[in-house]
Amino acid sequence: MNYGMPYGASNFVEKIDKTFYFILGIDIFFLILITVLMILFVARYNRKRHQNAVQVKERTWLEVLWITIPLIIVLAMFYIGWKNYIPLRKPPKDALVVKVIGRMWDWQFEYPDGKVATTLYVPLNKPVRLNLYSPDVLHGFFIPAFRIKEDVVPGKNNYTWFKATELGEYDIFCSAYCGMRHAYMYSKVKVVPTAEFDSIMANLEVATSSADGDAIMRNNGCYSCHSKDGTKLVGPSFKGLWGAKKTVITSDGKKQTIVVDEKYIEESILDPNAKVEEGYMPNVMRSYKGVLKDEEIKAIVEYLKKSGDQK
Ligand code: HEC
Ligand SMILES: [Cu+2]
Repeated sequence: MNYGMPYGASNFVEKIDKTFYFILGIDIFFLILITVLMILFVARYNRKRHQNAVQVKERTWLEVLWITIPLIIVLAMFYIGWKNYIPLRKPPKDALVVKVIGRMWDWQFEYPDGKVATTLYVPLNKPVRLNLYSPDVLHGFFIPAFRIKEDVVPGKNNYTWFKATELGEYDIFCSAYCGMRHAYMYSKVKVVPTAEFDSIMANLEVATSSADGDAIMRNNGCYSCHSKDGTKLVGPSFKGLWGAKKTVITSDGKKQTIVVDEKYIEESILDPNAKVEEGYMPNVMRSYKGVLKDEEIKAIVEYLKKSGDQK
């Protein structure tokens, strides 16, 4: 059933829509009841008609009534909400597992054999488990047509799942709007027949090798704060970084002049607050300790060194 909600195409549509309309129905009932009573009481008990306030004696039956009825209503809302929420947290064991990386500012999908895409392809009528991962800030993975929305939290292994029940193309959004560019994290989920899914998988490229520093930085959102062309963003530009002389403030507040080398770059990635370039804020860049592997940091250093040599 569709109930007039946005188009639905997953196993959760009926459960979520029922819950939503149950609660919305109660809301509308009380909105009307309270508004009508308010207007009625203003007309009936205004000062012109009732000059003197009267003490109203307690009425036990009325008090029992207005405690019991709302109690039953909120418990009913809790019950239907909880009952329909639990399946959302229980992906079947045989589900296809896709790793979802939400980062500034796009989505990336990694399939079991290392294939990557920026569009989420899924086979029809097959449960898909999405392991949600963020290398930078909080994101919200949201597919309205499937009625799933889950937080993507750095440092936490969150997940969600669904079974697509209709072929087609549906929107994927980021539901975190703390900062302007989450709205640009727009992608598509494409539900295709199983045979087509297999041929799409066969034609996808395998994830970029960890030897490419440029790709690693792109994939980890470094370029949302660091430009390559000299533009000053939130952080210093990488242009001409290698071998540059910089004035930095150490964590104990001392000024120091350094030359950018392998050690400085490594430290800047693992412990950004240890030395902060003058004119920039500490605590803006997070530590990538545990996020980037040693060889990835090496590849970044190599890339920055190479692009520094070229100038
Ligand atoms: C949220 C914004 C942000 C992100 C994302 C970010 N950085 Fe930074 N970065 C900064 C800021 C601000 C500074 C300057 C202050 C400091 O050193 O902490 C900085 C400093 C640096 C420096 C030292 C540069 C200099 O001129 O002193 C390096 C190297 C660096 N970042 C590398 C990286 C790499 C590699 C990544 C991705 C893995 C990354 N940053 C992601 C904001 C960011
Ligand atoms: Cu986001």
